[in-house]
Amino acid sequence: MATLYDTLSAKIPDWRYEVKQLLEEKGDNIISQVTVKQAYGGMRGVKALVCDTSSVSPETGLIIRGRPLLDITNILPEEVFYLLLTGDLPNEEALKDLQDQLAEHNDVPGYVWDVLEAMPEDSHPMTMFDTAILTMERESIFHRRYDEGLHKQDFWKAILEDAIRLVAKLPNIGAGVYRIRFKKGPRIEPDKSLDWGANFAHMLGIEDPNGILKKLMRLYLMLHCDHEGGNVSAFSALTVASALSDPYYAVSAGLNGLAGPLHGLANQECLKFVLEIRDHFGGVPSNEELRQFVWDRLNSGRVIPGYGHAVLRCPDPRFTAFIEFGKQNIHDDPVFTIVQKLFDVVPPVLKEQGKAKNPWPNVDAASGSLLYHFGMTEFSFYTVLFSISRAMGMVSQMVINRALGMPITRPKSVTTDWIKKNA
Ligand code: HAX
Repeated sequence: MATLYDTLSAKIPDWRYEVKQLLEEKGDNIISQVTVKQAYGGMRGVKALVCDTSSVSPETGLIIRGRPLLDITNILPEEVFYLLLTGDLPNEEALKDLQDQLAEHNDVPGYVWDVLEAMPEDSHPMTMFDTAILTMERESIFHRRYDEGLHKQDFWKAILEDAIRLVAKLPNIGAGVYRIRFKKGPRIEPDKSLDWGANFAHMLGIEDPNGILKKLMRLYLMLHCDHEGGNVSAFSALTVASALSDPYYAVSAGLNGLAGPLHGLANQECLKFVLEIRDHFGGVPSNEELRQFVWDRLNSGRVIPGYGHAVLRCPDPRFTAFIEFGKQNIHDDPVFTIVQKLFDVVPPVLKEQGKAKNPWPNVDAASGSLLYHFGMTEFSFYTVLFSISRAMGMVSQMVINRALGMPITRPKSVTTDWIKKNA
């Protein structure tokens, strides 16, 4: 049977050879240059990172190992995890093997719950989630084996073990944070017979008589899995991991970046914005009322959450996938209707204002309205869902980077004086 480990063991020597050849043949060729504007502009567009798990095309959005996202929205999060790591979709046996491993490791150490229970009641769910991951650092197999003298060639194997164990626990931790933080009653144990996404829905304890929440969680956890290597959370996680800090340190660090309102926290901000609209108008406003509301927000110097993107220049396919899910599963929900109306109203307004380079919705514009409809109304929790999924991309990139022997990240910074003299 071609397990995840076997598949990677077979592929990694070829990947190493390919990169070695590339460096020998083209090592000094130029692939990018940096302008002063880019140095002061968040390095936007500078091609100085390699990421093989996925790429983001301005016109198509997320492409996972060569597959446009909208072609694979039917697959399970576990399948996308395998795809990110290996470049292939698992066959039935390999999928079962990965699911078994995730089920085997989904129990969370008791001390994690003690720490979470002891945190202040008003802690943000992201603070709790990231703390839980960091608290588990002592479990790291990579850390232990490194101390025992692990050979560099085998780093990826220990990182993979950490990756699977960590990813296995995240739905349990996420659901635990939800139940502790929002006083939902005792935690719910994982059901080892359920798949990774459905198990998360089960542990949340939200009523799901028709299984639609389970379907939504599978989709949600699949869609948010990765977004190439340069976004704040991936870049932060990979930089930390490049110092050979183990995945517990690195994922926690990356997710602290996802907790920013311009990044993953935008899904919380976005639903807040939509509810504000609903409450302001006492229901669904007309397009003209909405247009004025959007202008008023822009004129008060605030961004429209869920719109714009650093790389994309099209409606985000993850947004499209959520809208499709909503159309199939929600009828006449005012919050979802406002989200759909915003899609008609916001892009022309942003175009007219002329500042945002991308006037289209991103992933965060629609997801919250679905979660809200299906009973998860505590929107400060939404970025935790994003995190559970995005950790798969982070750890996949870490496995590959260690397999390829990527060195510690260390770009050069310069002073403003240096730029004045040299640019
Ligand atoms: N509303 C109002 N103004 C916006 C805007 C929006 N949605 N998006 C961009 N702009 C503005 C920027 O603030 C910037 O203004 P200044 O020149 O006054 O600073 C100008 O347009 C140019 O920005 P840009 O080059 O188009 O966008 P950036 O690459 O700098 O930033 C952001 C990309 C996603 C951060 C930005 O579009 C934004 O703030 N959007 C709203 C928040 C959001 O939805 N974030 C989630 C993004 C997806 C994600 O990472 N999820 O995790």
